Amino acid sequence: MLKLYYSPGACALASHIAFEEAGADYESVKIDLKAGEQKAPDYLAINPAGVTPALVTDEGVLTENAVIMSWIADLHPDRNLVPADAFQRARMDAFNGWAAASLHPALSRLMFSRPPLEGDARDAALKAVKDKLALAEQHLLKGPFVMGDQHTVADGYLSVFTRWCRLAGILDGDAYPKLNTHLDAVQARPAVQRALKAQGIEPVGG
Ligand SMILES: N[C@@H](CCC(=O)N[C@@H](CS)C(=O)NCC(=O)O)C(=O)O
Repeated sequence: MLKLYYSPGACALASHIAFEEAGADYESVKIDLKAGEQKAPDYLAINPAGVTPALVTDEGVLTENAVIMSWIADLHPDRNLVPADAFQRARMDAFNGWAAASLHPALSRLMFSRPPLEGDARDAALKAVKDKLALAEQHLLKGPFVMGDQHTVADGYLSVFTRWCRLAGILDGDAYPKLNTHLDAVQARPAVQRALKAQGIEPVGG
């Protein structure tokens, strides 16, 4: 049985959504990041990087949302969670790479720096986040889904970060209408609602 380690509302929600969209057979295990469970020896034995998600499979452990989502999508081709065309698949991978390497770190710096950022440092971090949201709004999110008409695993991934932004009050409806519409559409999906419920969290209204 596949075992997905997650923390409620954190980035592993993207993998959790992909598992529900795929109709995969799996179990989920909660890791309390605030309590530091990700740095406990038992968890470090699974993922020495000390972060969630981690996916335990019969073949070994997988980490990184982008990889876990791709793998589960490939195991359930009937669900069409990745583009069939190789070039479009590469484009989706590029989006997920950007989300992992650019959007996520910018949001983490703004929202989770300890001690919290203040003054000029916070202003700069907020500007960096807004620039990335603008890039997604104007260029990366084709609409209605990230890849255009096809819903893919990239949509659940983007929604995790726009959900954080909405919770933080920075997903401005005038500045980011497409991102807001996208988040609403993703949160309305039954699979997403199952993943949120499994994590004990709620959709976030605009
Ligand atoms: N690029 C990684 C990022 C993983 C990551 O940073 N996870 C965060 C939660 S969003 C975490 O577990 N942080 C705990 C810590 O840094 O102690 C992925 O997508 O899987």
